[in-house]
Amino acid sequence: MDDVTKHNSPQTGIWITYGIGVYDITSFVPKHPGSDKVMLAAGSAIDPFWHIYQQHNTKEVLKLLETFRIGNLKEDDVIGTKDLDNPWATEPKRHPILKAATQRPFNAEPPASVLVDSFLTPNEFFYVRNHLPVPEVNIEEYELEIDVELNDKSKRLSFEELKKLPKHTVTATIMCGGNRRGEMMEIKPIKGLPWGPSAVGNAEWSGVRLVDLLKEMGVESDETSHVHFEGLDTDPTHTPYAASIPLSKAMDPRGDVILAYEMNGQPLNRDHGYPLRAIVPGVVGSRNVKWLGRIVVSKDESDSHWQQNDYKSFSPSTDWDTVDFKRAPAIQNMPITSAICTPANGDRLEAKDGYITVKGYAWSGGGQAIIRVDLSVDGGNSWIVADLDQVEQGTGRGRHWSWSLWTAKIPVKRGQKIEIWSKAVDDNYNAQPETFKNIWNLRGVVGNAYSRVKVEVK
Ligand SMILES: Nc1nc2c(c(=O)[nH]1)N[C@H]1C(S)=C(S)[C@@H](COP(=O)(O)O)O[C@H]1N2
Ligand SMILES: [Mo]
Repeated sequence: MDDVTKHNSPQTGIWITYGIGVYDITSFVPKHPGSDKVMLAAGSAIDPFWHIYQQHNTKEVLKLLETFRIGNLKEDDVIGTKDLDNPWATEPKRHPILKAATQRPFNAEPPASVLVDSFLTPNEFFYVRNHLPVPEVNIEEYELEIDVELNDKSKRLSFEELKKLPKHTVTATIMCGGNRRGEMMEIKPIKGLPWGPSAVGNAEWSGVRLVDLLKEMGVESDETSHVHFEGLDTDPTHTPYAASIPLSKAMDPRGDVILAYEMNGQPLNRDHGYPLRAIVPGVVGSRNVKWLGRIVVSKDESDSHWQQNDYKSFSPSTDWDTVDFKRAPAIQNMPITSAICTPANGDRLEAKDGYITVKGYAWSGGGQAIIRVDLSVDGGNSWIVADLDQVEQGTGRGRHWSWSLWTAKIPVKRGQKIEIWSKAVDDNYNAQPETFKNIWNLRGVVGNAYSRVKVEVK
């Protein structure tokens, strides 16, 4: 340091550093609403804290701070966020309702009962699936790069330019390929996050239609090419998270693929991909790339780990010694599934007029509509048809991108112990498989067997 002594006693006051500046904030602290956060940085750099608590990093605060400047750091002493070797220092704050399977990277789902409270899942309650630290994006410097290898055209768009393009809204469910893996793991262990049934949510997404952007760049659809999405989140070797979808899906105006900057009418929050993410309706969550930095139109599929060596399913008898990831296609459209969200497994509940109420969701990938959800409490000997809470209109045939929430009343007797099963059917008349045993796979993906919940009637 040049002219500041490195200590922080009451005599000399409270000082912090920000960038190269050194500030005596003794008289600033009592006036500042977030001073508890500021005090965390006392005697050190405020930079990392202001990246977490971004509400403090405003022009006004910075201007005020400037009036307390008492000196400058030597270049070597600057603790900017770039110099932090902790990539987790800038993770956003999360709602405590999200039950975290892992903190770093952050992976969490809400309690299932939250899902059936509303057709659109509130942003703060929407599951989060991150493979890497959440990237820090400066919106002024942000650019989306589009490279079309098929015709050698490239383009860069600022966030402002993107927002000037025609805005489209699509309501779509996103589901992790590993949703319900926890149930599959009960059959045989699996390497992977033990997701419950809530690695899924439904939201209204707004942004730019991908087909519009690509057409502008002279792209024509074909049956064999691919569109890669690269995130701004990178691993320690600077490789970004990436995945691809077939070009034919991207170019289909009825495919409704958008680059979204809004979720349920709000700007995307950091966990869900601020400032821009791909929304690929009907397709597994992993292709809905967040923090979108680059799009590539290529003859080849993405060679990313997540496209090639993950999010694929195999025979139950395939193990890590025999698996050949090249032999299975990357998951795109998701299969049909449903889950009972209330009551929860193990609940003891009161019957009302001889009935209990059961609620859940049902969804099928690829734009298929849910036409029916059947429930059984006697091992499949008899079935009760649930009421669909909303007949999901979608945007046309084969464009049913949202889930259907459902409700059923089940007659029960006092003291009865039952196992409730749910089985959904889509408009292709595809139904869920009966057991996880028969669909077990070593990655624990597309786990769509009947949902089963054991309860006792008080
Ligand atoms: N850039 C980037 N995009 C990503 C991921 C990621 O780790 N990085 N995770 C994917 C996976 S596996 C899923 S299931 C969804 C989760 O989206 P959400 O966190 O908004 O619910 O984002 C996908 N997009
Ligand atoms: Mo996922």
